This record gives sequence, structure tokens and C-alpha cells, in this order.
Amino acid sequence: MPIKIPRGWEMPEREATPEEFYLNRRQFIKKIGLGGIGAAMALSGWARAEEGKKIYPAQRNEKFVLDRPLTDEWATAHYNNFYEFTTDKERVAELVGKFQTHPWTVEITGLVAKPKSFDLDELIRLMPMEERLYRHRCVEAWSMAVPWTGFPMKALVDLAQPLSTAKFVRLLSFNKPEQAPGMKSQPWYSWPYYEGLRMDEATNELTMLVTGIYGHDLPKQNGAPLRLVTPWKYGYKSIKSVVKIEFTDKQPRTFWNDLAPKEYDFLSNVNPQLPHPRWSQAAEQPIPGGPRRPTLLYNGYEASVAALYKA
Ligand SMILES: Nc1nc2c(c(=O)[nH]1)N[C@H]1C(S)=C(S)[C@@H](COP(=O)(O)O)O[C@H]1N2
Ligand SMILES: [Mo]
Repeated sequence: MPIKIPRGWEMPEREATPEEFYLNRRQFIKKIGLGGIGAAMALSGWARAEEGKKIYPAQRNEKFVLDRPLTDEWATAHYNNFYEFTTDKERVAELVGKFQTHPWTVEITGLVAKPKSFDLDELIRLMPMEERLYRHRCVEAWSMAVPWTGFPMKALVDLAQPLSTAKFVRLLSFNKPEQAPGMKSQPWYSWPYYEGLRMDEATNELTMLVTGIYGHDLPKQNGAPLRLVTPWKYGYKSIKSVVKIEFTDKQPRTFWNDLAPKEYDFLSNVNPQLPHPRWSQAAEQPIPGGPRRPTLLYNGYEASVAALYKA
């Protein structure tokens, strides 16, 4: 009987993943059963990882260090905000099945020298991929610590060559109600989700466009195949499943600011002192558990971003 030799791509993933996360995933697969939808979902993740074998694991950028342990991988994939699917954080993962994230086109447009639509696989090959460990903080006062894989947004801005008149970027999420049940069942939201940054924020060293997490492709529920990450801002700024990046001379409107301007401003920098009408920002609750922690100004990223807000 032939011995099954693991294909090359299976090894780095297993080696890159701390044993406890690996066991959690196995226990999870056992829990949901090996048949039906569960197995299909688990396998689709591996299939994309195989295609991404040249990307993962990416070199970790050691400049960005954490003051806390990484969040359990299973928790990051099963406690999500992604209203296009549902507002129930613990059910997003089970509702993303129909969402098609490959192939994927990203349009770079607006006030740029070279407007262009990229196939995401092609764009990734042009970008300096790396891994960074970042804190992740939702305005609802829960927090995580996550190993993202992606590239600095500045690399994309440099590629696009914005005109001197471009002062902001506007990012737009996908619009596929047939694949995202929450878009159909909650028509009162102004889909598709949209966000924006100032140009100096978009090109700040912290700002990343992310394709992966824990050394493999993003699960759909975390914003596959491409999402923004701005770790000094509340999580809602980090728009998921981006299809368009537009350079503009006007401050873009944002999804949450249009819905509730008193609760969500354009900057949305993490700030323990700035009260929010619904959630005290003084402390945060790590997911999946453990003692609450005091909120840090700029989520602990003062050294990188304080200069942006001096004036
Ligand atoms: N398109 C889109 N992007 C989104 C959201 C969303 O509902 N739709 N939710 C935001 C919020 S409120 C948070 S806290 C983070 C959550 O990211 P995570 O599920 O990967 O932790 O995604 C943000 N990006
Ligand atoms: Mo959030």
C-alpha cells in the first residue's frame, strides 16, 4: 500500500501553525462532522492555500510586536462583523458559503496617472507580501490580536501614481446580494459598504491591504480576498472584500457615518477618552476570553500615527 506523502504546501502550513490552533481546527472539523457543508467549507480553505503556496508563509515583519498573545485562530474565524451576511457575529462563518471570492478584480480609479483593473492574483505578485502581528479593536469594545498577511497600502499607491490633487482614497466593497444573504434581508443599509482614508493615512506605514491570516488565505468571513487593515482605528474602518479603490480630492462619505454620524466619525481613531454613546471605550474585552484590558490611545500605535493628528 503506497504511503501518502504530503504535498509540499501541506507542510509549511502545519509548521507555521502553533500546535494548539492546529488541534482546535481538527477538533472543530470533528465537531461539525466530516460530511456535507462542513467538510466542503474546510476543504475550500485548503484549496486556496494550495494556490497561494508562493505567498504563504510570508516573511514576518518583526518591527510590529504585540503586548499580548495571538487570538485563537478559531475565534477570529467565528466571531465576525460582516453585515452583508448577518449581524449575528457567531453565524457569519456559516453564511458565506455562496460568496465567490476567486477570481477577483480590483479597480484602481479616480485621480491617478494610471487607472487600471487588476486581477487580484496578478496584483499580489507585484506587491511586497509580508506578515504582521497587529491588535484589532472593534468599537463594540471587543479586541483580538491577529497575524495578517498582506502588503503596505503605500506600495499600491506608489504603483497607481495619484495626481497631486488626490487627497483621499475611497474604498468600496462587493455588491452581490445573491451571494450575501444579509444584503437581501437588510435592504435598509446603503450597500455596498464603503469607507475612506486621508492620503497620509493610506500611505502610513501601518496601513495594510490584507489577503491572509495565520499564514493562509483569509477565510471569507474575515473579508476575503482583500481587506483593509488600519490597526489604530476602530474595526469598521477596515473594509472587507474590496473591489474598488478610488483616489479623490474630497473627503469620502463612509457607510457608518451616513447611518449614524454621532456614533461614527470619519477618523474613528481608537481613543479611550472619547466617549461613544453605546459602548464605553475605556476598556476592551479580549475574544474569546480573559480579563478586560484598558484601551490604549490609537490602540497602542501612537509612535506610528500621532504625528498625523498633531495639527
Ligand atoms: N464590507 C464590510 N466590511 C467590514 C464590516 C462589514 O460589515 N462589511 N464590518 C467591520 C467591522 S465593524 C469590524 S469590527 C471588522 C471585523 O473584522 P473581522 O470579522 O475580521 O474581525 O470588519 C469591518 N469591515
Ligand atoms: Mo466593529
